Amino acid sequence: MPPSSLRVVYAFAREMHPKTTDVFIQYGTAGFRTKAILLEHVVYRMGLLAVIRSRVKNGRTIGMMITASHNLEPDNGVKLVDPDGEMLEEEWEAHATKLANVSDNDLEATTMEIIQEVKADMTLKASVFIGMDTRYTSPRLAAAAANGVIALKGTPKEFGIVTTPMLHFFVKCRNDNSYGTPTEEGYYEKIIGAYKNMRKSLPTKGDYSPCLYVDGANGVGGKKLKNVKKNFDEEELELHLFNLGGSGEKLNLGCGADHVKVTQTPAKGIPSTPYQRIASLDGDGDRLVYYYTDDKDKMHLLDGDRIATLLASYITELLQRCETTEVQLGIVQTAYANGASTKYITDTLKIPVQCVKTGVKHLHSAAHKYDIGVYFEANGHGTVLYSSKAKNVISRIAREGDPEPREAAKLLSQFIEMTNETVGDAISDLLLVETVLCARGISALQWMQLYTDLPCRQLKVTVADRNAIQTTDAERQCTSPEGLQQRINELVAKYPSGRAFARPSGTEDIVRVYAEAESQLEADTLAAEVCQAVFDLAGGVGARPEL
Ligand code: G16
Repeated sequence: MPPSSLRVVYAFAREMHPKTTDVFIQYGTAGFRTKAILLEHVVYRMGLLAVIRSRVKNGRTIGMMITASHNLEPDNGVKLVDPDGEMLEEEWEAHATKLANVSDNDLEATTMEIIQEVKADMTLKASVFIGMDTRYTSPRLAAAAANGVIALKGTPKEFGIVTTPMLHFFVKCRNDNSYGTPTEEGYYEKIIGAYKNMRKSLPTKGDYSPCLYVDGANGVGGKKLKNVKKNFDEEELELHLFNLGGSGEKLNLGCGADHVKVTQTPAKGIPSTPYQRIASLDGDGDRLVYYYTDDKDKMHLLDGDRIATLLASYITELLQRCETTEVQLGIVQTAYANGASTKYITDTLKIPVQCVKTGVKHLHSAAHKYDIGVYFEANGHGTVLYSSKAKNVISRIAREGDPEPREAAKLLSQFIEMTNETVGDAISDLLLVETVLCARGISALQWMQLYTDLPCRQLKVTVADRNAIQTTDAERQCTSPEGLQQRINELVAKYPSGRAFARPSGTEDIVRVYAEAESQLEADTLAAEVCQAVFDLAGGVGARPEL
């Protein structure tokens, strides 16, 4: 494509999506995320980049999701999805950041520079799938995304309001039709079909009850569960849906997976029934945590670590029943994983476990290294990846094995079918969890009794520049500012079983602090002390955190 045809890139920008702010924006943990009013030019430009990416990938479809996931309503964001349904390749994040920050006058030249650098053949077709969450700012941003695609003569396809993992699924299916059909119906058919098939072999037993309350975070996930619910009779899964939005309640406010996990308090808007299992989704349906309150109204959280250990132990059991040693399973966590979960994985489950940096992209690529990789962040973001080798071994046993192993392999095949392998998916994960609880015949209380978490606390600190904090060792150690790690070490040393770290968030303009210790009071105090250290040494702004 000669440079003259890029003029439309500038024309669209100037006339429809001008850059009206000089605030620097960076492609972070999960794409660009900030106040929605600062994003229109960014999303338009990501439409351009998605077309270039599609052409570099020989015309395969790229995804664009308009969402700020767990963030509150005034924020929004955009993330790009690669052809296999995975997060954008990390090397391209620099192109994204560069393109998002140049002036309108430099946009045409910078677009050309990127095209040349990545050697995109601009004569090829380009296809971009666009989805959005329920935020009122999302339609406008989705339109900007489509304009970016059109400006470079790509073909946008808009899916309207869908969960983030649905969009990832559609992209994967469009590029690999053996995975499924790239429509919402295709998604339900695959995932719900597998659940129903599995439940035919796994009738309700023991202390498992198919009655489940769900907190939809007033976002898209809850809405989509209304469609899911229609497919089940009460014996298969009795869903009671709350926080579905639409009555003036705010997205993620006082509810949703992030609220439940971080504040360790129940979601509002849900009747309190002692020991009732409650599943809490986040705003775009890619995270899931469970909890229940006991007869003294104390909340008990079953987070991403619990989900990882539950799924991994069930898959391990099925592999044993398949009588195969050809398939190795591993778990991937981040520094936020509760120390007790890591100990349980190593000492009781005897499964290899690895710790990587926060961000699904890091967990996903680490999980690919195992035949079956189970990855979950403690915040409930995760899935299971099955290699072709694992799938081949399991389907061979399902076809040719002896009766016992054949039965186990058939169950495992359905479990694989139920998994959205592209990214963490609250709906798919919910069905996986319910399947395992049912297969084991256990209640939420019994699930909780598998191991005891160390008390922990997660807090936020506001600093002038969150990038003043640099980390290493999967974010468990600070390398800058000078003296901060030494101070954290001194604080941690005061508490038996204490552990703490600080890292800059990639989705909010803050520093996150995590601490765990033997008692809740100690974990709370340690977290507050580390917040003070961050505030003092890394340029805190506003009021100094209190102990
Ligand atoms: C996103 C990422 C997650 C990450 C979370 C918080 O989740 O996909 O991997 O754990 O942000 O990231 P940070 O601590 O860097 O702010 P979501 O559900 O908001 O898309």
